[in-house]
Amino acid sequence: MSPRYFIFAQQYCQAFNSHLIRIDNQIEFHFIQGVLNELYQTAPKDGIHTVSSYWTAANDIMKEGYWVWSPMNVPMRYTIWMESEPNNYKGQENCAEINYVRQFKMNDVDCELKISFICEIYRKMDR
Ligand SMILES: [Ca+2]
Ligand SMILES: [Ca+2]
Repeated sequence: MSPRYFIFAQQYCQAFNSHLIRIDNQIEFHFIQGVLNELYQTAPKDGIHTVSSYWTAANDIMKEGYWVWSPMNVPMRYTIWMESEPNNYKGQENCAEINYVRQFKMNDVDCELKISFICEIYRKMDR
């Protein structure tokens, strides 16, 4: 689970019939929060492994301010943005990460950022 660019991350997941994590409701958010908190607490603090930031499938690459979940571009309904996010900083933030610093709430960042990612597998297709 090494850091990769958003697009690479997305393709990597797709190669395994999965997709980047998508957070559809509070139950799912709390679950992911719990897992990542534990991972953060137990990971070696060696300064090499970034275990605080992860890509989600959310992006507004197609249209600025219109947030969707890749790869099907399903509009985001449930949102858990950090305070004052998404801010599209420097007009270059079109992909969303979740970050330990703010309890794994979402923040838009540059899609070229090298951060970690998690692949999620669909159990059923409910869009
Ligand atoms: Ca944007
Ligand atoms: Ca931002």
